[in-house]
Amino acid sequence: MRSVARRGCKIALAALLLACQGGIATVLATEAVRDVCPRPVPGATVEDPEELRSQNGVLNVDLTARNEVGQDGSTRYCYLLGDGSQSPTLRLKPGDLLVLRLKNNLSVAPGEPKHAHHAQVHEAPGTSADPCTSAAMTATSTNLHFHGLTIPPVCHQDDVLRTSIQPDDPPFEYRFRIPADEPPGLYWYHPHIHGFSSRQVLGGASGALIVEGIERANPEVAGLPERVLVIRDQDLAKTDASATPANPGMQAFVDADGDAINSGTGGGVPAKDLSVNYVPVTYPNYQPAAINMRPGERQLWRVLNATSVTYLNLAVLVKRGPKFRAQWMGVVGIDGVPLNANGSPGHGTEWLQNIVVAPGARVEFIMVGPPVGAPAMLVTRWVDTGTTGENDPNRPLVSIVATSDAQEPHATLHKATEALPPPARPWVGSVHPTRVRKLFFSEDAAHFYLTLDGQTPRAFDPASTQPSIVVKQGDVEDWIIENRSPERHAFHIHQIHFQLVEWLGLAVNESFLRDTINVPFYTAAMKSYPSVRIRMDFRDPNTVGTFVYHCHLLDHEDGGMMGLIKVEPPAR
Ligand SMILES: [Cu+2]
Repeated sequence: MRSVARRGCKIALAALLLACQGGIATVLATEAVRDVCPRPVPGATVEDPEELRSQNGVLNVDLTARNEVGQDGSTRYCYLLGDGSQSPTLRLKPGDLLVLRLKNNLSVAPGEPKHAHHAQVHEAPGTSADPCTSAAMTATSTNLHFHGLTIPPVCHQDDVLRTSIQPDDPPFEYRFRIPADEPPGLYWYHPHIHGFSSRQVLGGASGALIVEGIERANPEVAGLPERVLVIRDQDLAKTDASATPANPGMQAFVDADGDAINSGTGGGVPAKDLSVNYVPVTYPNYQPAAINMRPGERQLWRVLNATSVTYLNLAVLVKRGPKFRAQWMGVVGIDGVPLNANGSPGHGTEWLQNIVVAPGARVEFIMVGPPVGAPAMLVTRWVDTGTTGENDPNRPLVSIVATSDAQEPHATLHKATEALPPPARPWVGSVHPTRVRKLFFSEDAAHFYLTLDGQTPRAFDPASTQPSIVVKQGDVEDWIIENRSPERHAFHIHQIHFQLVEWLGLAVNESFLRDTINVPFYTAAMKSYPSVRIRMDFRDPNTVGTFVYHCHLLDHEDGGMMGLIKVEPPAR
């Protein structure tokens, strides 16, 4: 039996058993067990993560990375604050300084190999004591990537190639300023240790980072209460549940990673269980987490797909009459960027009935409270990930109940709306690209590749410092990303955002930016490989340096589906 308090250190008491045998009372077990990364029970109310706000332009944070095997057998990771709360939301304004000290207190969980099976572990000879140059990547190494931020790819800011913090190291300091022109929205932090990113993120190592001021880009959200929903995945709690009668004929076929393969039905055994702000939503019953809100009330919901490998296809369903119907969601931001920012010609709000959110991606939308008495749910609908892709079936996430006295979320957006300054550069969609490159995803039985067209697929080598692509800062390029494999991949690049120009060869010219994009899977019936064409914006001086692009299905990334890019200063 575990009880989870809302905040602070949580103590779980093992059952106190008094057995009466032959008239002699025996205390069998009296044991206090401290849960390092405690988790709410299924069906619990979704609580906001702890929120830390910058003050006078600075946010100081001390986090400790921890892991454990919970009493339910799950492998868990978390970032602890001094008061025992986990994985806080960091809130800063453009121009603010973040000073984040990360102490690595990871240990190898029992039964877990020190080296992941995919990993090409690189332990530098005579391992350097300097976390900036260590590059030692083992199961207990860790570091942070600030996903989506346009900060420099250097140590103490956003380098993931060499930076590696070991359990014996003192707290490691990340120190950087949110760029003054950072679009306001939802970003996030997570470990990026090659070979071990999947294990750590899957266990729950992730948190949200919000750049404040979205109401300055879109006055429609000014004054709205806001919620942060972090969707994580985890290994199935009940792997033997495939035989349950509720899921007839849905036998789990398992891929090389031990995940259930896409069933092609929208049902069946999911590859992973999900959680919402750590409230588990587990197969096969999918008892949803709970949120109360006021009927008709508008809130800004900021949803982060912090899963390691699970696609989300979010929809809000409300029961009207005998049927559940999809409710409109007012999308205002994708991947941290307001839809109408950066000189975009687009609208600030797009009303949609569902939205696919790839692993790593974010969506921020206006959620309207359902009527009193109308059952409502935030769900994820089936995503067809391809024949060898993971099974991401239909399932509920959150049950939404409207009551007139529902408690408001902690955070509320500013009412005053001083418009964002005009963009420093023209809308990227109006810039003619300097050159076009083609890359392709492919995979074989044991490896995953992301290769420049014309080259031989090779798994990413963390020891190599040779970039596959060299770009000049100031340039805008078009990249065509092809998928030559039978499963979906999610292309992501650090440091920059891009515009989706073509989808499967058709012009779409999206009027907003992304940092992660789905690339549909290939089937033998197709005449050509599916592809996307994206306009890559290297104009920001902060992009100078060497960093990575990769598939954000993290076991693919760990398995080698990653490449190195160097952005050089412009020739003068
Ligand atoms: Cu992939």
